[in-house]
Amino acid sequence: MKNLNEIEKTGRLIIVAYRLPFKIVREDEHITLFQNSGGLVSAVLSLVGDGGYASFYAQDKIQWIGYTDNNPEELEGQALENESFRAHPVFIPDDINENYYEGFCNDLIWPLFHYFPSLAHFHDRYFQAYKEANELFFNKVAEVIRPGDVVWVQDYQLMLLPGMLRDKFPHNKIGFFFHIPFPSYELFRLLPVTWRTALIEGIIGADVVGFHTNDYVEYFLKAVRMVSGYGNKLHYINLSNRIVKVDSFPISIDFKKFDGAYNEPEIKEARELARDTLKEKIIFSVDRLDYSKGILHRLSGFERFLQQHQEWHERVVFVMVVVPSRDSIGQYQQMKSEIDQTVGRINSNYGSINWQPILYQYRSMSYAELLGMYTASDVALITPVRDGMNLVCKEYVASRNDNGGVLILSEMAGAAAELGEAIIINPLDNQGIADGIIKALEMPPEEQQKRMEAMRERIKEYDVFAWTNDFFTQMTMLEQEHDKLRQV
Ligand code: GDG
Repeated sequence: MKNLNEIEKTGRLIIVAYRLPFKIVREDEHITLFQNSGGLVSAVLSLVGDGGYASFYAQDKIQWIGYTDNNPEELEGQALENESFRAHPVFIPDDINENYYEGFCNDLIWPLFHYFPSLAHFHDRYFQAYKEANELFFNKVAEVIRPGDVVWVQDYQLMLLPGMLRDKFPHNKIGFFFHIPFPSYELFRLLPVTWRTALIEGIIGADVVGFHTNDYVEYFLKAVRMVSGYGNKLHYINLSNRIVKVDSFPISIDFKKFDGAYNEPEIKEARELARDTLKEKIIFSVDRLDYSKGILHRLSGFERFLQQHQEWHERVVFVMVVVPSRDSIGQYQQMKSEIDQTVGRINSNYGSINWQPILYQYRSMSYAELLGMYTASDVALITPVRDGMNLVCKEYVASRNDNGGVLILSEMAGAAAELGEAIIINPLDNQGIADGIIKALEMPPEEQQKRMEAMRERIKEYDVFAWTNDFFTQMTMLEQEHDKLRQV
């Protein structure tokens, strides 16, 4: 295997994602950039100055191509960059964006790939807009790209882009990472033939295609065989003129940051405030408002627990934070009002003058509040009915520098493949959730510690730096693997 010194560095790293890494605000003549704190931005930032294969590509500023809702005029002539990123905005007309992002992406692919086919809507105008929007991203890449640049395309909003890039720029390295579940073929085949073919052919324009788990890799390879007829040898798809590597790269978090937060004064204060205010044992959950998160099933599981365990009444509180999302859409409004009603019913049935079983908040939390709750709670109850990975559970574990706390985790989250020491439950099974809660509340501290230590060790080992490096090592080594495969 070549080492870094033997590889000629020829280009820059170009990230293409639906969103830019910062929000751009223009006031009078001034532009201010507010960097997002999301998982992808932290992951990409981990490339900078890390010293491995990944940072090798990030020696210059990272070029980031993404959509912005600013007007083109207000950004004209402005330098859109900070110390890490130079942004290249893509402007998508509202009518296209509505059918592309709200439509194809979030009204079709999101529900279908999270196993809610009945919520998926299939409209020709959606697919048409998806193609047009992917072309707008392509045009921007074409303006920016130079020979030797590596392009890393992100997620389900851009499945056609790697194929478009491969046709026009056959010599640039292209990676593609998929952040949501890739579904079993029985769901994928619900897409019209022309659409599914275009999506598969688009994705395999990349040299390396990454998913969170081996299951998603297997489902994808089956879709490639069924749709396009290309066979695979283990994780390699053999095309007539090149090879595509498909592999699992479970995304992770900055372990050190979350681990270190435990002793930061602001977090300590938030933790103490939570502990002093809430005298009971604390069960905590936080998710975006979405049907994939299993919020209503979670409430039913908690209700079952309350029915069956009178002895825990007034001794436990469930702090459930739901972060507002997409709540201008009817389906989400309806889910929100069902959640409101269910919480109201449970609290009125089981609460007393001194006790509310559920402390429900519909808002987002500051970082300090979030970490305060992660580190104060006795149990994290994370029960998505489907989730590509789920970073909240990894953050909970990493923040438990005290080795305390118990994680209850859905088997349907990608993270369950790595966090076997959690109490693993089926998110649709109320009794399973109720049993999981009682097991967590009664778990002896030594067992909590043993499980937590094992999970923490694993996340520490494979943190977000390892994730990006793993992906870029595969990108870098692919040519050598091509040679090896040709000899087989
Ligand atoms: C996609 C996939 C996959 C949430 N509420 C607050 C808050 N958060 C932060 C958490 C965590 C992130 O948002 C949510 O994590 P997800 O894993 O759900 O990430 P998404 O980007 O939404 O989802 C998912 C992920 O991509 C990565 O590949 O895991 O399966 O759907 O970091 O901490 N942060 C603050 N306040 C909140 O109220 N400060």
